[in-house]
Amino acid sequence: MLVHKAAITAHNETHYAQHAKALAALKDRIADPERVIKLVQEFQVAIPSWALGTGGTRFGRFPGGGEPRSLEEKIEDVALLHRLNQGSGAISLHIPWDIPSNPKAIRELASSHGLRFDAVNSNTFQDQPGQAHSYKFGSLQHLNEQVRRQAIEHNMEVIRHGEALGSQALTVWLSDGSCFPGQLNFRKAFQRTLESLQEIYAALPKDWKMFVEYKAFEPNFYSMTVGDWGQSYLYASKLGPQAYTLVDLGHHLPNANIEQIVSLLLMEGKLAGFHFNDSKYGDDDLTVGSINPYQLFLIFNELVEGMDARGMNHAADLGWMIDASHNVKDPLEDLLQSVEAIRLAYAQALLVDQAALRQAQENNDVAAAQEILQEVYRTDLRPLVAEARLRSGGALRPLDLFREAGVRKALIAQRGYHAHTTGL
Ligand code: RM4
Ligand code: MN
Ligand code: MN
Repeated sequence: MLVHKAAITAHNETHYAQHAKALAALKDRIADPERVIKLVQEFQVAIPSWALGTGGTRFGRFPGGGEPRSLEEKIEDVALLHRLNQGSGAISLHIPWDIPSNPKAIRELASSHGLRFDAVNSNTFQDQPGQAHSYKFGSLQHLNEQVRRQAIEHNMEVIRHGEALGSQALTVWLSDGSCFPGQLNFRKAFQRTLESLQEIYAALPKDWKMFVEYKAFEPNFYSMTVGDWGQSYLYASKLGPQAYTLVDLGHHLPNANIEQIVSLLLMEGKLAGFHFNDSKYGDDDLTVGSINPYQLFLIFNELVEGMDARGMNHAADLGWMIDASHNVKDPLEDLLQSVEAIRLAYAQALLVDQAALRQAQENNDVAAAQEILQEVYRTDLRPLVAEARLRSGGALRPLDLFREAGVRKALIAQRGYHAHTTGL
């Protein structure tokens, strides 16, 4: 481990006085800070195994070195994040990018670092070397029965890998769709996809969930067969009680009201959880909270209100995952920033005065409603989130410590500059 516990203690001692002052001032201003600290401590976000290296675009890739070369090294990277922030206690794997050669050993390694496995992801959007049939014209929607069979069997294999690791959900994201008008019969494509999903659903262990992820466009540019939350919801409700709709924040058309989508999916008991990221234009996969932190807060406001209305456990009842790609930042720094942004938005939402908001809504007091939301949003809650980290044994300032400890330099020395991880 590149950052020892002693280094965290020393770091925290340096920053403690300043932190304690900021925390005390904040505690004076807000209701029940202890509750928020405790809930934030419990709130863990899964790190995507495919985002531990440098991402890229179709134009180029500019790696920064020291990327994890194996699943073991990916787990070490997530363990490092978790040690620093005590908020990244899970990892989400993508198959076949991360097939564990020795599942028992991988499971033990993860749990020795306090990590569990969140949803496993299947991949029928790329052709793998030696694969019998191509996914060029889709996978679960394909006209050819043999292609569909191959894709169905791949999903079943992903479930088996997940079972060996203690995962309890399968995320299916399909790139299926069409690039040009007339290419596809929408209804028949939907029906073939549904039938394929039904076979996969039938193979789900009883305590598993299926997450059906939607995306508006890319790589297909005219239609996507699971293109929006309505379509995902249709599949999920036809599939049955173990199927849910997964929201990836970057998968909407511009300006979509994601918080409203979240509220209604929760109302129907059909929200799977999230792939967090941020975007300005499309599926930009940027650091969570880097472009539109207010939207993130509004989403969490609906989440907290909606989960409480259904008596749900905030930390455990939905899947909380990041799905990002880092083109210019150090991937680990980017992920530290993302987890911080998520926990901050969660803390803010916990402090919304729901009773006052309800009253404002009932009185059509629009100005008051805005004041209530922005009162919390504009309060700097970072000391609360830092306190949650501190109490769990993490660092007061994870990103600073990551830099002070020279983690990236050490990773490059260990793994080499040209180490290249699997993923996007
Ligand atoms: C997709 C989608 C999926 C992710 C792949 C790598 O755009 O967001 O969730 O598994 O990218
Ligand atoms: Mn995603
Ligand atoms: Mn995406």
